Amino acid sequence: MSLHESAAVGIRATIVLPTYNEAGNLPALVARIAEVIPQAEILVVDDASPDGTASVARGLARRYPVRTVERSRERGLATAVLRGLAEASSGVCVVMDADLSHPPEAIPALIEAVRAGADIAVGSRYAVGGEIDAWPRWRRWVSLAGTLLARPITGVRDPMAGFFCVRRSLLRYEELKPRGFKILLEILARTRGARVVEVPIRFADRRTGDSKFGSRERREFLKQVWALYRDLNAWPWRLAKFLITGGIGYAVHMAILCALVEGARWGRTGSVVCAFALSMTANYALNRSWTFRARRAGVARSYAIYVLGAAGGLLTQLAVMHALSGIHYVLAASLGIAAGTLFTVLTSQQWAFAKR
Ligand SMILES: Nc1nc2c(ncn2[C@@H]2O[C@H](COP(=O)(O)OP(=O)(O)OP(=O)(O)O)[C@@H](O)[C@H]2O)c(=O)[nH]1
Ligand SMILES: [Mg+2]
Repeated sequence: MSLHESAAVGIRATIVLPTYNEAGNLPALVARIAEVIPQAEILVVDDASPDGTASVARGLARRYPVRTVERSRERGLATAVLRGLAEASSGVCVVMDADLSHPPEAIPALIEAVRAGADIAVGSRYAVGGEIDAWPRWRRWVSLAGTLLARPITGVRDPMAGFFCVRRSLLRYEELKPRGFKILLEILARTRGARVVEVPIRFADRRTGDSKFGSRERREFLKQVWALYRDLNAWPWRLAKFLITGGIGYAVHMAILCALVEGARWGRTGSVVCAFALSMTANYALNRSWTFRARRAGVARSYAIYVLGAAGGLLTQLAVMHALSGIHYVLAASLGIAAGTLFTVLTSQQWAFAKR
């Protein structure tokens, strides 16, 4: 059975097309969509494009099931997509770019995947069998870098895709913080646990019209990734907090040490042991509540494991320094500290503060 004959052709769906200056691409795209899935509603969301995209869309409505939403005051791809999803008349929606980058012929496969039980089906360039047509090497690298930055947020291979099918009931609009271009990433991040499948597609570069993905959008993407790291407590943010906590621990240790040696006139050994115990306990409390958000972890157990992890970290550090005794001691010590920190982070995360 070919894709065109598949059951997806018979079901109601809305195809959301965000547009900004796509007058040259829209007629060909709408014709191709209507050929593949004739009964689908095609919803164009245009932000007052100066090239008259909206009037082109209204003209197409005479021949095709096209509806146009015009936004006069708002701009932005992510919010345009959400507006389209909110206004769609079907429970299953496909979102795609209007520049002919995404093949309409893949729409039935995406809808089929959602019909078969997925919450989201991604038209994926990076799934096995996916392809990108004629991108220069630098664009591949930029795309790869973005995808790697998104890795701590989602395991989906192509979370930056603009081509996806979503079951509308999955969306909680008040939880989404749309910004910039990458609305799929936002949806994936806020609906963890959703069933996601990736359908390989062949991505073609736009032939006419200009790209709107510029330096502003790149900056927005970086801000979005950072906000998601923080909201989801993803590992780069956890690691940053662990290191900050370590720095605070160092300051606490030194303050107590000085107070005991200078103020209370304690001996050095007793002062170091006391400063170490107190600063480690302060770090434990901070890591439990802030770094790992593990306020529910039992105190006695998690504290004991944390102390063991810290001791293991120290031993790891010494072992690495010993093993690297041939290189300069500062470098050996730095690598040792890195390995010891990693050991402590991992035992804290996997064991002391593990979410059960
Ligand atoms: N409604 C609306 N659509 C937008 C806006 N910005 C971009 N789009 C549309 O979103 C889709 C993707 O934009 P593109 O400029 O193709 O961005 P891109 O695919 O990341 O970049 P290229 O690969 O260079 O084309 C296209 O259909 C655009 O017309 C916007 O501010 N509002
Ligand atoms: Mg494009």
